[in-house]
Amino acid sequence: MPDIDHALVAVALGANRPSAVGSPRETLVAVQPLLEAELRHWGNHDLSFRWSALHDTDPFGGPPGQSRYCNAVLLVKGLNMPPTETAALDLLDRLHRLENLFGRDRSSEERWGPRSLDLDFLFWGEMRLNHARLVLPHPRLHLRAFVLAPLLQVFQ
Ligand code: A4P
Ligand code: MG
Repeated sequence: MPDIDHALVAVALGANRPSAVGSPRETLVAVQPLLEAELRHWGNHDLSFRWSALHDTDPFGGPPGQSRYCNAVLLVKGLNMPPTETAALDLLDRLHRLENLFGRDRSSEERWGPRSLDLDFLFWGEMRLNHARLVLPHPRLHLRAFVLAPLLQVFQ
């Protein structure tokens, strides 16, 4: 695995409920170019991207009887700005706006319950942040096979 440096950002994607564009898998495919465009606006236009495969996974935690998830990870390379709290929160807001675009409604959700799109900010280089709205690295990153398996793929 190459060194983690401040030019690297990773985002995890997950869905297990249909959105307006279709199944969780179709949602993840549809959001890919939008997420890349959002990241280029947030960072610099010459970013490069490595996508994992789409993984069909069994639900982990949450209410019983949930549908299976589709999960993926995006690794963003070539970021030319230093990590700051303001920029990290800006990216979180952009991720939340994309979730909303695909029908995510946090107000009516149970913890770890079904969702049409979940975008988790996994890390920004070695930045450590403990903000009320954003913890980096994502505090459960190391506990989730549905994150670790696709993350391993983008580093291969
Ligand atoms: N927040 C703090 N730090 C972060 C961060 N690094 N990235 C805050 C994103 N958000 C962060 O998140 C709740 C609040 O956490 C946000 O308002 C944000 O300000 P959320 O996305 O609304 O809730 P969540 O996704 O239910 O919580 P969390 O802790 O991200 O859970 P996970 O780990 O995403 O678990 N099973 C399978 N197979 N696949 C899945 O994708 N996902 C979950 C949710 C459970 N089981 C799953 C899957
Ligand atoms: Mg989440």
